[in-house]
Amino acid sequence: MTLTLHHLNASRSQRIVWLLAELGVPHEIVHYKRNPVTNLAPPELLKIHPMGKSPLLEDGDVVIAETGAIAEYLMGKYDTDFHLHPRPSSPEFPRYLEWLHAAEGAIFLPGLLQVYFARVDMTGNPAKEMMAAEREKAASTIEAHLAKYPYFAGERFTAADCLMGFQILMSDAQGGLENRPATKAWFEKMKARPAYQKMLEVGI
Ligand SMILES: N[C@@H](CCC(=O)N[C@@H](CS)C(=O)NCC(=O)O)C(=O)O
Repeated sequence: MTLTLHHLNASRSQRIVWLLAELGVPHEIVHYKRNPVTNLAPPELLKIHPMGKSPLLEDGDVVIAETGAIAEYLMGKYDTDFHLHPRPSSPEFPRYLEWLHAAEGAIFLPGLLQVYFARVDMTGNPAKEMMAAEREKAASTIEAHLAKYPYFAGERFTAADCLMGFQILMSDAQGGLENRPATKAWFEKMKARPAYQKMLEVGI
């Protein structure tokens, strides 16, 4: 049975590219390119899932969308020795789940809105300040957490680090890690991981 990741360039699907490399299971990656004008995914993805978005994972007859669901699926089915996720009985399990889903939830939303509104003139719009305040709150929540724990779930690397990686990579690209030493230190650790480097080779 072949695991196939349908990967869109410059997208949050890179988290699953990284996670699959950490997992070390045989898989193939099918690449798709965004439309240069609309930035949307090509229609080929619609043939695999009605939302036509990436990441999409195929595992035999199974097609699964949504980053958090894909990560939980991969962990439940393939990380059977709990190398990349804590056991449900572990005290780290709730924190692991929280960050795994924060990566597409409230912590991620302010950064996502910034991308969506990048082409809109927001001068004088009160939403601009509100969004900036939410981005600041998310970044300082991450910074405070990583000042306390070496990894998102706690004392060891897990799939939650892969999922949070996209947001932090985006933030770093915009200079957002200046004055955030704990987040920066976490990011340096991630960049040194062979699987992270493999993700960069695949092409984000
Ligand atoms: N909540 C979904 C979001 C999926 C999503 O919006 N993916 C973007 C890539 S960052 C996409 O495919 N955009 C292209 C499009 O909407 O056509 C997830 O976590 O997988």
